[in-house]
Amino acid sequence: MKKSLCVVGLGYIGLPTSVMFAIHGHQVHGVDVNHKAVEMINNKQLHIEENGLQERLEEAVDAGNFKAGLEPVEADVFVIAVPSPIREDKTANLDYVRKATEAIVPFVKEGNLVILESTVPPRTVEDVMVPVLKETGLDIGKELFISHSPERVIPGKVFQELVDNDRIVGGINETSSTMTKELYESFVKGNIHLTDATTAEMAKVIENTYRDVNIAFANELALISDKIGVNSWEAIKLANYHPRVNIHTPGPGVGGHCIAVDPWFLAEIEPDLSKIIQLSRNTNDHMPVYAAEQIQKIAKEQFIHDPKVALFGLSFKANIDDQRESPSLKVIMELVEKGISFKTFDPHIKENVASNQTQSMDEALEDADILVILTDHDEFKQLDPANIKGKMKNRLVFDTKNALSLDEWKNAGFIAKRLGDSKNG
Ligand code: SAJ
Repeated sequence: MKKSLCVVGLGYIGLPTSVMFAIHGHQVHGVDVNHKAVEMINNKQLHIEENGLQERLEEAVDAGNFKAGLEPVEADVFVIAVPSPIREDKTANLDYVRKATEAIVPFVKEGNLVILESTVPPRTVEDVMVPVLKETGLDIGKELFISHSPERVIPGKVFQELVDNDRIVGGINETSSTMTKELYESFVKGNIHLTDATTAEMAKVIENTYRDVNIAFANELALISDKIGVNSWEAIKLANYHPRVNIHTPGPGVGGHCIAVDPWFLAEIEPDLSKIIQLSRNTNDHMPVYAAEQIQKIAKEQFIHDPKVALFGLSFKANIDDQRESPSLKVIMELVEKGISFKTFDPHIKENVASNQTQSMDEALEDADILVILTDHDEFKQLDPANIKGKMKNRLVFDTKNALSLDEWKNAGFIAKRLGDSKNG
């Protein structure tokens, strides 16, 4: 049955989710505090980059099924998709979730369903949302239904994953779960698994923590390999041929608003029991420092005393424009601290966020001694060393993402090195 929805938060999750509901016939009112974003969305313009979003936004707005505004409205279903970051001290900042819940209270009526999509520490629905929603005066679980249905999509492939991924739905009771499942069935083709709200919260946090711990393991293997003359990328690839081994890949650190954040939700709840989780977070957080040290070391080995670095890649992972928690930004901070000069280039980041960001590859390479790859954008994988070599002062290249073929670069006259690979230089 077609519903009216009020989606609070029109960011990387809320906006794609809103347009999906809208193009599947529901009437969606999106809410955001960002005036500019609201205005852009109503003009069918994007304030974020995501494959396939532009055409779907146009379709949703043209069909008259999607409008954005600054305030919530009455609806059958409320979906909350706001940020849930961590504070400086690594504790969960649930202010946005709390405020979004408070903002819908005046609009909630008997029979409504409230769904939280944001990733949160286990018990947030029960301990934070339910008390706020009690202010409606409605009987929670009988007159007002609440669930957690965590988003699980990967930036860059959001529309494919919104449809194909399995979904977890955790209601505060069975009716809440069933109502939520029926709603998402309008576009989800994956299985929808029902549970309680707290288990759903836990499952979502576990997924990202699993990945963080696994990446930390890969990074540790890279550090060991650098010491003992091994190519960790090759060794990990070989180990992964075993049917029960699936090691992730090393790199200059873990970015994004999820994997670098969510493990702290578990650490906060049980600090003494989450030892591997905390160690992994710290291991991954140290990788940008290590990458910067390696850059300095490579320059020293070639007797370049005041190296100029061309940093390629600012977003936190390949082929997206999102810089939140990006390891590149931390590498930059380390280089600044070391007094090493650099210019940066990222074809996905159109605004110059820092004075040393360039909008042209040639400008970034001009006078450079070392080219450093920090993000494995497709554009960088296709770089032709023969074309690059004339543009630089010295021919050094350091690849932190295994994006380049080192042999090709060596053949073109470069001294080519890779993070976690002391076998090849
Ligand atoms: N990374 C590595 N090595 C790897 C994989 C990733 O260093 O083997 C780095 C990436 O370069 C990046 C960071 O980790 O800096 C995170 O990237 P990602 O692609 O692993 O994940 P996200 O943050 O884009 O999205 C994750 C996804 N969760 C899982 O895969 C379990 C996504 O499905 C979630 O929806 C999303 O978090 C979220 O919003 O929670």
